[in-house]
Amino acid sequence: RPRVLSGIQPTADSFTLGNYLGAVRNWVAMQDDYDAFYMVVDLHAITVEQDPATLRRRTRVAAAQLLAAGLDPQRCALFVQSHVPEHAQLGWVMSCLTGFGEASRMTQFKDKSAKQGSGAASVGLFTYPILQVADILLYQANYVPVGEDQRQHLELSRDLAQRFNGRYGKTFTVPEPYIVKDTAKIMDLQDPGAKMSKSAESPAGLIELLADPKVNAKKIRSAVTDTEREIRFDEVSKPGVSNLLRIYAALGERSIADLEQEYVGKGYGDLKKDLAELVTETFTPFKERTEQFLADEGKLDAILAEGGEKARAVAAKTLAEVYERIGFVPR
Ligand code: AQP
Repeated sequence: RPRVLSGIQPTADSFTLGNYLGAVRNWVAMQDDYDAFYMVVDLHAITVEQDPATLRRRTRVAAAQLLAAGLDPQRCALFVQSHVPEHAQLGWVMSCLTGFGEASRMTQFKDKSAKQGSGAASVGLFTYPILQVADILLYQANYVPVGEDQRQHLELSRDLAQRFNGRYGKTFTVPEPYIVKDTAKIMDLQDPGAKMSKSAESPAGLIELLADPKVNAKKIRSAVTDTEREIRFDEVSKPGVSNLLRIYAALGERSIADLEQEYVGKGYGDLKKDLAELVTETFTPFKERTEQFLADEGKLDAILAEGGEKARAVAAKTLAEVYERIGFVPR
């Protein structure tokens, strides 16, 4: 079976609908046909300052949401990045293989460091994509299911895999992105020009999966649209309505054309009301399942420990091969 690897950051108290549709839902769908490794990337989270107790809580909340979404520890390896020390170790090797200019071209760093204010961004935030390269290459992943925002980092993984293979002999599988076009970029409901992001400055445009369903319904009802009346998919002139249609189609497993047909002659209010109901229906049981997983912390930690063992078995093998190829004396 081909292998997949992906990760999500524990940087908020809830995943967003963007994380769910762009990534997590695909992870669940892939666990039977692929040899799947999924992790909560706490090493990545500390690239911006985190409160220790909050980070620990959010790491467990992230794992619980992944289980609630349908990841089955019997069918995939679910683990925490810091439990597998090989990530940081291979990250160093990859840093030494990356050009400074090459790293400087990563647009996510530009976006995220701008948010931190001038000079405040950490070196870790700058080298984050290189750690991500290590995450992927350690598992010899064939595919990496992510949203569109991660495409550039995936390119870096491919470049570095090829560079290493060229210099030291074939060691790494060159990974391919696995991006589901229809849900690759879910936009903020208040600012449909920006992606929905779990640590956005204002939560007004975010659908947080664990929020009170009434709050989410209200946010959908106040989503920014346009001054026309027609419910039609057109991302250029109607980005707000198009985003709602995308979300509706993805969650309802229907085509956008079908929805356009259904809403002929109806208003934005109708679309929003129906979408709000669908979101409530989908995520009320999700929230309950997440709470159940969180209620038994011992069991949750045991699942993660077991996933970490499975992951380490693979990661240690790759790292040993890398160390040997670059000329380190064996221990
Ligand atoms: N709006 C989105 N649409 C589709 N996919 C998305 N993803 C994130 N936002 C959207 C995908 O979710 C996965 C996990 O993301 P992450 O935790 O690594 O962080 P991120 O990409 O930086 O996502 P956020 O929500 O914006 O987090 P913060 O605010 O912490 O930076 C990835 O596969 C991502 O593509």
